[in-house]
Amino acid sequence: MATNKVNKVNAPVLSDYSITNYIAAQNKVLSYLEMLKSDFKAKYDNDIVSFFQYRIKDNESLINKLQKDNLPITEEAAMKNLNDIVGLRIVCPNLLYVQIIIELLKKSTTFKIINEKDYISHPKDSGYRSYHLIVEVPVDLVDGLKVIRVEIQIRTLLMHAWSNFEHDKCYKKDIVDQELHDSLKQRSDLLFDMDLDMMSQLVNERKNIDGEMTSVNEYIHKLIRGKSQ
Ligand code: 0O2
Repeated sequence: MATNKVNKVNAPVLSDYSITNYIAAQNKVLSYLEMLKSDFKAKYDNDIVSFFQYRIKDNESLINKLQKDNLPITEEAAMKNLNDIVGLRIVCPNLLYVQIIIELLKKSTTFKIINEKDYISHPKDSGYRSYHLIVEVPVDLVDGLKVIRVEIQIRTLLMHAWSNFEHDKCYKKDIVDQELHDSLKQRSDLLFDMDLDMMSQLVNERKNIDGEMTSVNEYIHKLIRGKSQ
């Protein structure tokens, strides 16, 4: 039987040692994110993050991705070409906090951003919305400094719920149910309207407190600089 799917008993693409290095990079980013979350909470008494998710890409997904990109199934090809062997997701309660987190990540000295995809302002054809960053994380290892790429996805709770459902029902499916696809796309826009409404509400609440506040960006910058110190 001809199949493109990978046999689950395939030899591991990554050595145990490489996986340990990827876990080290994952932990470094995660501990930075945890620190940001608790610092924000301490300063503003608000949860900027609802939850984090993270994973090291499993062997089957690694092989599928290498095959999809017409690359050899080798550790070298995976390490050189795949940016999402380590993937972390930041799910925020609302769009305002998504924007604040992105601003904070852009200022981070823990890693260097090398690629940015704004699927929030420019959603995918499916209706998928999230903000994606590829970052380079320096990790101090016994043999010296190694720079490891990590993918970070940032989204709201509503985007996350939509994405999980769409991932399950449509994403990577060989046969597309056009009606479901169209309806999901429409609902992604409706959910985004709700995210925008909630953000305006939050900003207006602040406006009443702050008086002269003129734009969301200004609010975010005030907030990040710690106006209420
Ligand atoms: P999985 O199963 O989630 O791990 P690249 O990674 O750059 O080679 P691409 O497609 O250019 O490939 O990257 P992109 O667009 O930044 O997407 C990377 C990840 O975003 C995907 O990982 C998904 O997690 C998510 N994603 C992208 N498009 C969609 C979509 O239409 N629907 C849903 N639900 N998620 C999406 P993987 O490895 O493709 O899949």
